[in-house]
Amino acid sequence: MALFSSLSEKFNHIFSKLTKRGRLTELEIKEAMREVRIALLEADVNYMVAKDFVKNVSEKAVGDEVLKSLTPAQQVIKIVRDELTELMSSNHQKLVISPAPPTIIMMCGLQGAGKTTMCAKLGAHLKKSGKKPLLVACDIYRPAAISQLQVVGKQANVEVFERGTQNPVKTAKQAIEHAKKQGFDVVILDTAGRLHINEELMNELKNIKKEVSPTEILLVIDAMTGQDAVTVAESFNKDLDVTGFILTKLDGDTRGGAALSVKAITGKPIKFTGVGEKIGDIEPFYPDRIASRILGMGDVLSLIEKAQEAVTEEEAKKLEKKIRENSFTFEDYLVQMENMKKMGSLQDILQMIPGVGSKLKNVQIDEKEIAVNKCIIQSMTPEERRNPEIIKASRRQRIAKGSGTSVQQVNNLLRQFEQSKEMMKMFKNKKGFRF
Ligand SMILES: Nc1nc2c(ncn2[C@@H]2O[C@H](COP(=O)(O)OP(=O)(O)OP(=O)(O)O)[C@@H](O)[C@H]2O)c(=O)[nH]1
Ligand SMILES: [Mg+2]
Repeated sequence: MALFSSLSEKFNHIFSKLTKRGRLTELEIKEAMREVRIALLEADVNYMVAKDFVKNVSEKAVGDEVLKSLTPAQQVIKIVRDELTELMSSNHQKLVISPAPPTIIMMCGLQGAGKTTMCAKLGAHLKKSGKKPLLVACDIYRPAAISQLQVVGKQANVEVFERGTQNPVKTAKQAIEHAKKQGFDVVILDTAGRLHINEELMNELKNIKKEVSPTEILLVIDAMTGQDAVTVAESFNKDLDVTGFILTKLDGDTRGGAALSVKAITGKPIKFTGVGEKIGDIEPFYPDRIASRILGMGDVLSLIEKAQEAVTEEEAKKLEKKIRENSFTFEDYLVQMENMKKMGSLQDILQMIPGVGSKLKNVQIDEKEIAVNKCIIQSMTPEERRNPEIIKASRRQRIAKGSGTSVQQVNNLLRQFEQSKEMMKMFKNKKGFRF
């Protein structure tokens, strides 16, 4: 499911109407802004946030610069994008690393929000950047909580510290001592969940906070709960003065209400997002990239970063260049299919390509078909891979035979390849969009 796809689709609709019109009148902009407000409310964005947002955008959009411009729609889209970015941004966006190690991160949140999973994801993420994290089991109430942390810790290849059901404050303190002695530079505390905001458990969190002075207190909230997540965020923040949020299950959230509202309501930033159940499904939160994705401008930066994780930097740059230059051959196609497998689901990746996101809603990507295509490409000669236009009837027959497929399947692949090249050309020519 595409991230924020429903909101993205509505924005796309609103702005494509504007684009068709050429020069805009104040009235047309006002009408578009009314639609933007409705789209935001339907995305479950907080009422006040939506209202202020539209007010800010409108003030900027009905200025002379836009009205007199030759590309007013693009200007309006840019204003919306900047304002969306602003809405989610903070000067404290990045995870704070304590100058005196260990950095102590306390995770908290309601039951099932994704704390335990996120401890492991964050551990793995920090490990990649050269840190040595330690996970600490401070949830002593749910019977399987400790073993769950051990399981995900193992998947993430991060050590877990536990002292059974002894008082979690004591466990946290001992873990910090252990970290100092053993050279762990980040300590991540997995605390107990609560069904509702409950005074007893809240006092426990306050106690841990007082005793260990965490560098970061991160509240884990479930994106799929929309405005409820924002209410939870407000209330935890009031009691604990959290330093930021982690928005999980964004993979299941097509609306984006929590992502768009929480910073505006609480003043605290979202620092990370959870985008799936696997250990690698964590992304630092970059407001500008999210804004671009919402507006269907794709997220080329995240795409490149993902590619860099799976392939060398050089290869990733080549890919980006080829997409931009439209000089993509079947050889690249083959290499990319291998890389994409390492990068995760195709749908996630395609969604980051500008202009593709909102069009993808109903496209089903068939991994089996990809395997077939791979066989076909492997049956091509290097010359054919580079110059598919030379693949005429007799070559098609030979390729089909060599790959154990039919001529029709070969034709399909050739047609698909042509189509994707056409699509890439379209992005290239889409002037006025900058990212
Ligand atoms: N799709 C998806 N599922 C997630 C994500 N994060 C966590 N989950 C799932 O959500 C469920 C609850 O996750 P936990 O990490 O156990 O949540 P918790 O906050 O520790 O729960 P308690 O300890 O019971 O309070 C698990 O099934 C996770 O696999 C995410 O980003 N996307
Ligand atoms: Mg848990």
